[in-house]
Amino acid sequence: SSEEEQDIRNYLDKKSNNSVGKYNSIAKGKNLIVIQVEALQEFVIGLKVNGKEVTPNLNKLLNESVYFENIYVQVAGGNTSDAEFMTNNSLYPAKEGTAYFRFATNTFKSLPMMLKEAGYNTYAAHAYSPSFWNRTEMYKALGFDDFISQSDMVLDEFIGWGGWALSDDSFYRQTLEAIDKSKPFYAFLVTLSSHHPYSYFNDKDNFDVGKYDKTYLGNYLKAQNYADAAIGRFIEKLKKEGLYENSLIVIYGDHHGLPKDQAGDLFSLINVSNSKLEWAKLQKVPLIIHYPGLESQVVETIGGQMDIGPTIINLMGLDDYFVLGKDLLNCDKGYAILRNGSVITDEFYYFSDENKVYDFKSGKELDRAAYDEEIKRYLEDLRISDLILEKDAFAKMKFDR
Ligand code: GP9
Repeated sequence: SSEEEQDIRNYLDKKSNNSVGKYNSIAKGKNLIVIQVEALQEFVIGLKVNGKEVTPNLNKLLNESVYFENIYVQVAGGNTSDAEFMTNNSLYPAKEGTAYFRFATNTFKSLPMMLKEAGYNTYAAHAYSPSFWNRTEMYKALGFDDFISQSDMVLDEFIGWGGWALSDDSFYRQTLEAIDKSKPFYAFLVTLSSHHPYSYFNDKDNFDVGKYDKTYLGNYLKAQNYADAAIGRFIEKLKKEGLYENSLIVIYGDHHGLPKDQAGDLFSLINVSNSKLEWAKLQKVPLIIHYPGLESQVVETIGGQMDIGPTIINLMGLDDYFVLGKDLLNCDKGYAILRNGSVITDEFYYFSDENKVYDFKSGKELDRAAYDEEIKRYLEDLRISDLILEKDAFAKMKFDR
């Protein structure tokens, strides 16, 4: 209805800050390399097991990057594909089902489209069957020039995911070879080796997990240690090819790697006592952004995967009008809204399933009514995002940009 269209327009008008913030355009015209790492959770960053770092390469990279340590997982029914969807559109996952299936014929205002318009070659790459998660169709809808999939790769090394998935090492190598570097490029790389159930690593000794040997958690740590080593080798290659200094590099995890039944082992490993709130607080992914002109720092702002795109958009000097997330380097207040209607701020955690609010730090229950207005305001994001998707608003509405 025209009323809904007006709601969308008002919302976008109010939200847009025309990218005038800190670090705006710092990486304009540079390559963009985004690595979405399978099942990488935040708690493994900096973690030592038996005195050894699980992710030494990422830890080293942090020293020369911006590290966002409070990025919550916002995926829903589309899991890995929802993380991809959020990064490239800054729209929420579908309310029901999976955006990649339900909305693959929609019109988008995506990151690859903006970069293509700026003269970039745009690539999505993932070493699995191209039809999985409807990627072939969705990558077309999102405007990627090329989808480099398993069908384009030589299956020459198998690591992880039951031992029949192409290794991250081979994936990075073959993808980098396939990219035309004569123009600036956007490479969106979705990894695979650290996919559950991690059993491939059961008898591998790439990382000593001590008493967690041959457990689900132990195998998870070995899988992330391998994923980290492959990233380290990829970065070395980027340096050799002169791409490291010339590219904005963004690395983050797509979703959780440990299901709830692993809570006991995980809490004992990280020495935290088990509770619903502490488990919820663990559902974070690391977000690392590297660019030579960007001073290294740790950002504590609470955010989510919805905010990855807007943060990139500011750094690359692109148009932020159509994003629903926020630029993590230029926001006054941190928050993350989950698809199930839960809301996280630095002050409170609102659990939609119980309709209760808890103090973020102490875990004490707070007066729900006192937060009513604020929570309603946050949840408006989900309503607008659903309207945009379900009405295909970017196809039907006229925008003067
Ligand atoms: C498959 C891979 C896994 O292509 O992306 O998706 P997931 O099962 O993690 O959602």
